[in-house]
Amino acid sequence: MNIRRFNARDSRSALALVREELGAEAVILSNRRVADGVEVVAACNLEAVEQAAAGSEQPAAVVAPPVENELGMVQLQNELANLRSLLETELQQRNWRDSAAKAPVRATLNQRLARMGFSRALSEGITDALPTSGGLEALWQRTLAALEARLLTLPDGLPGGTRVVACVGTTGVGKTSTIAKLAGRAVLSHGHEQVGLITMDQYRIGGQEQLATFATLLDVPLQSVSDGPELYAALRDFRNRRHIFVDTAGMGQRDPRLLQQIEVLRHSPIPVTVLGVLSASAGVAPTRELVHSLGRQGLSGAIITKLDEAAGVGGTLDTLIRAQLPVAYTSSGQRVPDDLQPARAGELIALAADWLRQRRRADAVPSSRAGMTAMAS
Ligand SMILES: Nc1nc2c(ncn2[C@@H]2O[C@H](COP(=O)(O)OP(=O)(O)OP(=O)(O)O)[C@@H](O)[C@H]2O)c(=O)[nH]1
Ligand SMILES: [Mg+2]
Repeated sequence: MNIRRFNARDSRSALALVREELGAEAVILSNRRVADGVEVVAACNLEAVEQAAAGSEQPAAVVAPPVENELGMVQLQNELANLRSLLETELQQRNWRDSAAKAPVRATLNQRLARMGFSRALSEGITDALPTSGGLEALWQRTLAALEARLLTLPDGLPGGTRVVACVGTTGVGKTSTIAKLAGRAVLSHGHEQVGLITMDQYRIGGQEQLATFATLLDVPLQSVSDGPELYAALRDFRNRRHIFVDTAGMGQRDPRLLQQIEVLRHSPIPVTVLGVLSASAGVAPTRELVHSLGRQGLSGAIITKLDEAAGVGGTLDTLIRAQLPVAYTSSGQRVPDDLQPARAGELIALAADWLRQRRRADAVPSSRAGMTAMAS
């Protein structure tokens, strides 16, 4: 096998060279553009050519070993695959450039929403419905207003008539603290004799002691239960109390025991409002997984905790808007009960927008410093 590389001004001249040097039976292995024209790699079977020249009965074209042709074919396929992926990338970029060129304001709005953590589906649903004319900042305000309208909240934190509230969620998101804060608020509004606490957390060492300390501080009774019948009995014991708060054990979002706990709560003869506690600082992936797996069948609403520690809240809000799950409360600190507030959609969206402003400011700092350095040098 004789493999050679040919450089020429264009493909036609390169092929002429190949034919001249290697004969008509040469196989083209690759063909690419180089700075000063094209480069072709070609091969021919010398043995076959020699046999043909010596008057062999076998024609050269027939003796080309199939293995070599296969090699050429594989290379050709690889090159085609590369070409296809290059073309796809180029088309995608062109699509984005086209839409940015056609509707630069809308593209900027979508980019801002993406940086805040909102999904493309939600963002485009909102920006596509905006008028086609208008300044960027005016349309941005309309985008934020549309987000606010889509974010559901529960009036004053809980639906009217709610007596029993349970907090469920993954480990360490702030369930027990939230129960203490809710109980603290209820004691302040209605007095300690109107409040009862129940814990279903039999797993975490110290979990019950943590709530027992709060119960003592608030002067409210606490019952510890380990299954459905015990829970239902405790709820009956507290039948004369206006507010009962149920703490649960934290589980991984894929742990089947999380669903079992929710089933027990959902099947209670005394209705229980089950709220999913979501930590804004935990990253959006576990939140999304939890909300998707429990959905509106499992949860009546959500409480967003650790807003004070989070790097953003857009992803969490996106998950809740798309699941149509209302936010009952938000928590932004450890103080009981002060750091728990009934959720306000406008404030949450404003907070998400504020984070974006901070990020843009932070991004702008290094580049202006770089500019100053460049000017100084
Ligand atoms: N910064 C901040 N910390 C919080 C907030 N809410 C709860 N925490 C803290 O988060 C930690 C865990 O809170 P817990 O209430 O024990 O969490 P949990 O979900 O009951 O945890 P497990 O029962 O182990 O699943 C504690 O140190 C709380 O003080 C909040 O809004 N902001
Ligand atoms: Mg706990």
